[in-house]
Amino acid sequence: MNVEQTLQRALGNLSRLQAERGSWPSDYGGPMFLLPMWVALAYVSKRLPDAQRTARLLTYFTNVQRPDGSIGLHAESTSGSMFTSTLSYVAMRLLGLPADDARAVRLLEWIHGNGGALGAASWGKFTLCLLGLYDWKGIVPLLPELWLLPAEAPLNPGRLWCHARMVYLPMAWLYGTRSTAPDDPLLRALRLELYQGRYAELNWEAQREVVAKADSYRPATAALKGVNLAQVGLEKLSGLLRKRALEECLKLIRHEDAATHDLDIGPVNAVLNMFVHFFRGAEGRADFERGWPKFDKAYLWDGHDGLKMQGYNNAELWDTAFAIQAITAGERAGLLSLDDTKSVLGKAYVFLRDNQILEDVPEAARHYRHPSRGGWPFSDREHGWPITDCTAEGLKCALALEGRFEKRIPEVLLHDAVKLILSWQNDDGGWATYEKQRGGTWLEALNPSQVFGDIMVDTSFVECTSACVQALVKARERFGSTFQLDEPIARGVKFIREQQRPDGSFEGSWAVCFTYGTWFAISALRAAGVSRNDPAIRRAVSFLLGKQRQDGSWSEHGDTCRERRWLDGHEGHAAQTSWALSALVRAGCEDKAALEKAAQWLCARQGEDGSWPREPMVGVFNRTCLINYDCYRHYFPVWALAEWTHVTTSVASP
Ligand code: LAN
Repeated sequence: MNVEQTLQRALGNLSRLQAERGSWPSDYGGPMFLLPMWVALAYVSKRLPDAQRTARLLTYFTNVQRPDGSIGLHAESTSGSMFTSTLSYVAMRLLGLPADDARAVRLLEWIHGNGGALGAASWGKFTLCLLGLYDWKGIVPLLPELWLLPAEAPLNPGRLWCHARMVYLPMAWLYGTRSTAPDDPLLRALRLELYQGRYAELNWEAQREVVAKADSYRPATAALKGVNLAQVGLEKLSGLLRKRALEECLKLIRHEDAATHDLDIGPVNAVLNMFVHFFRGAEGRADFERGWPKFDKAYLWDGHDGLKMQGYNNAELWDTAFAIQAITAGERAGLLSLDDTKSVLGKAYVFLRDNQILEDVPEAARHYRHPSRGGWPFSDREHGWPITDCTAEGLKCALALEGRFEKRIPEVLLHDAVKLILSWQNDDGGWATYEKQRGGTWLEALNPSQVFGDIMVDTSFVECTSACVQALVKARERFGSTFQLDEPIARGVKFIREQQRPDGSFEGSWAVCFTYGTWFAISALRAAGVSRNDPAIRRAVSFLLGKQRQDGSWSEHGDTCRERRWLDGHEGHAAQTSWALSALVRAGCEDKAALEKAAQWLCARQGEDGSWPREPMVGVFNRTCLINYDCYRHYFPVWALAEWTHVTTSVASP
């Protein structure tokens, strides 16, 4: 095994993949409910793609179709979903696939064999309503009037996790106006196919809470049933306030468009906001025309398996921050020279610098927005929503590279990043994703999505907390007593300790799963000065060692997240092995043989060109949906191997 050669080759690969602007653009597909929503919009607005792109889109659906004919919630699902099967069926037909095409036949057979399209999860029914393929009477009302509630009201939507809030906002407008595409022969044919001729005689009110077994990850609680009933009652009284409520929704929608340069926080509200503008007719035309081409460029990705829709406009800041840290770890280990890395890191630094957010959005509080200045986003400045851990990783990189390149990031902006991180800390000591926690966790009982877990409130997470603690530790080294950081760090450490599970592991929420969470937890605890002999560290180490495979690797199956227990993957996984190896090294693990075996496995796994092979998706959100972080395999092995080399060639820390 030659680690130095492995790192040299990996650096060559990273430099080939780096874009001119300094970042690493990559495939961020995976979720299967996104593309059909965009196809529906393209159909309704008469902007279906040309023949070549249509073929690429159909290739993607074909590649993702499961052996039983269904389409899963994400591209590697181990079971079918009524939500995504129904929407994908409709999308494929709207793209011109004939009903008697074998793929369509198998998909429709699965739909009928598993309870039928009436059981599609709520977001599926909603999308069908826009196409006139489901009756608005058959969904639980989404009251726009909720947006008129005073800010202090517990049910004010401003308290929701920003992603849920921004999806339910255009949904409320579209529901409130009952916006529906005009009927045509293809839509009539689809109604026949989906409901086997029963459409006209269905009792729609009775379908509101019907959900297929396949889509019932979060079945309605008694509380949700109560709220749904209340909404049905309130909908009947809505007349007086409706106009004002719709105006308020539209105002917020347009503010979001403007603040994100029409990218919107995510793919779902990007499509739904355009639906809103389309249905506004002449008044919304300009908004629609700006959004449409923007969306195409930002969210569609032609990948190895076809043309797909990404889960975010891109993942570039996040990837750049990790690539920087991996490469600088290689330098510290003496495996990469400053000459080797100069060009790659120089470009990456420019990307980092040019994508820090410099301003708060206009009238932030009025639009439920936290301050933004000094933060880093997940993708780029144009998108504009700063995130806790992206800001933390960005700050870590800015400090690590400070002074090495021309045009450095001004110190006031580094201060702003620190202040922003501090402003986000929750009362429980942890950090959530985008905002300080705003709603009680009891709101989770009202999650109406059925297929996603934990979408209602932004609560503290191990990963976000770890990144913020690590960044604050670095900020303390750099800025001394300019900030009072001891207490925030200590509270973060306490939060992380409280998350440890009886088996010693930490559960991750944004990647699969226990290797990821445990890597973050150990990293923060050790960075904050917790001893390697601390029982929390010892227990985490034995958890990880207990999961190492015969061949030296680690592998957790994607279903681990939805089941919330360890499930073995099929084959060693480079990203997961890297997290485990790095975690063990940082923890000061003394089992040198285990570490060596992991390092050997990683080196052997590398290809001639310096890349690691494509592997099962490891990104995840809301427990159930996997998403592809295609660059993880390119830099995490570098980082872990560098750290391992570093400790094997120097004296261990206390
Ligand atoms: C992301 C992408 C980035 C990710 C990290 C920064 C990596 C994480 O540490 C915190 C959570 C966050 C910000 C995250 C949350 C959920 C997102 C936004 C996504 C996985 C990208 C797509 C996903 C979004 C919710 C998809 C749309 C689906 C809905 C249920 C609204």
